Amino acid sequence: QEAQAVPAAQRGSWTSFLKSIASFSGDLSSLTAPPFILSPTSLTEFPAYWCERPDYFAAIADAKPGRDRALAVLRWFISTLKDQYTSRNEEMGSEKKPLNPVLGEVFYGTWADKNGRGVTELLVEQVSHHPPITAYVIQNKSKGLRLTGHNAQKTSFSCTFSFTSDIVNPLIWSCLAGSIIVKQIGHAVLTVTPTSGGAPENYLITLPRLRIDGLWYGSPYIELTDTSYIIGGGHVSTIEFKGKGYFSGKSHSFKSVTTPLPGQGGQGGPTETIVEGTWHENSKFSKGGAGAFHEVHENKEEVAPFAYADDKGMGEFETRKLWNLVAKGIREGDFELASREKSRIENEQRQMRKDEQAENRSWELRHFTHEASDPIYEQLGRAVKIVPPTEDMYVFKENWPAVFSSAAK
Ligand code: HCR
Repeated sequence: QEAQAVPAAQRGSWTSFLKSIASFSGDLSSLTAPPFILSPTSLTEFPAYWCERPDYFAAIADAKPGRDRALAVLRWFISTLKDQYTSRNEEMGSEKKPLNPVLGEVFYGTWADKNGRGVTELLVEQVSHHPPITAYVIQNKSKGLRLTGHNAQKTSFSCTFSFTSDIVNPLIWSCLAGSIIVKQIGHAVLTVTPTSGGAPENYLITLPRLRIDGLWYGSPYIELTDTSYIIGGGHVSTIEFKGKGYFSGKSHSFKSVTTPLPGQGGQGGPTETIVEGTWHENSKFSKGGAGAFHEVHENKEEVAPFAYADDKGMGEFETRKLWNLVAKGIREGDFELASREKSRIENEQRQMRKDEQAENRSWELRHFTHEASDPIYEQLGRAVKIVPPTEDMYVFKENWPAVFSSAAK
């Protein structure tokens, strides 16, 4: 069957791309893909997806500590998934290959105060190029909320169909209709600091696994698989992701079970709260509550980036400034421009690394320092015997640039 969404002129390069990913494991971002599948957006912009429903985020601070707050954190987390994993399909027709950020690339933005929920601010820095690792901090200071985390991906290919019509290379050919499996490496920690005083509370959030299907048709889309945990506030929420045909027969379905953690503050209330539904639409309580749990409402709010044109000291590595001409080329179908500019950026990066080596120095991160282990991950993760038992972390240097009106003060 023809790969329908692939423009006729790019079918050959799409098949070659699929062949290379079918026999490849690791950092997929470094592979060259045909133009029709390129996104004009860099991965440094992706952490903004955590907060496109700022009201759900702010509601965490207003919830009563204990079960209510654990469920508010779960509700916010589930409400971010539609934007994280299906928004490119809605906006660009399918999942696309994001621009691979350069080391030191930054993205700063804000969500304005509305209905007293306070200003929310976002700071992102690309802390590694190979493999790509993105670190971020999102803060609503007036509500005492801060999310910090980092994200990397390890990709592999899973062969789902098997037919042997290619005499030259039957194994690879049979894999072309398979899926890309993306293991997310990294985690996030949400800290709730009561504005009236009192000890801060941490919630560890682990990230789901992704399966990218629809490759053969040139129309990739994401399904979430496996399990995410949210551990904190004396509770653990175990969120199981299943595709079509498991819990509800619908795509993007999930089931979460929230239980108290005795000995860690989780006493009282129903012992188990179960929520079921689809993460991109809505869900309801099936135990420990009644009625609707979450609904992905229409009023999504994209982050307002601090535009580089204002020149607020973000420098050459502000993501939209850096990729401006590449993005223009991709948007306007001028792939010669896109590829020329992309090569220029990559060559400049190679030269910078060479210069650093020659001068015996290394690139210094602007906003984060790298630590080999995260005590919050280790301590909270023990509740579910988390694997791996420890993970590295990027600690924010607390150096909000002056452009952030609220967090910097
Ligand atoms: C896997 C992916 C890059 C990573 C993207 C992540 C995992 C980044 C962190 C965000 O919080 C959530 C997120 C959402 C994206 O869905 C995911 C990307 C999807 C595709 C992309 C691959 C590197 C590119 C695959 C190329 C395909 C589309 C042919």
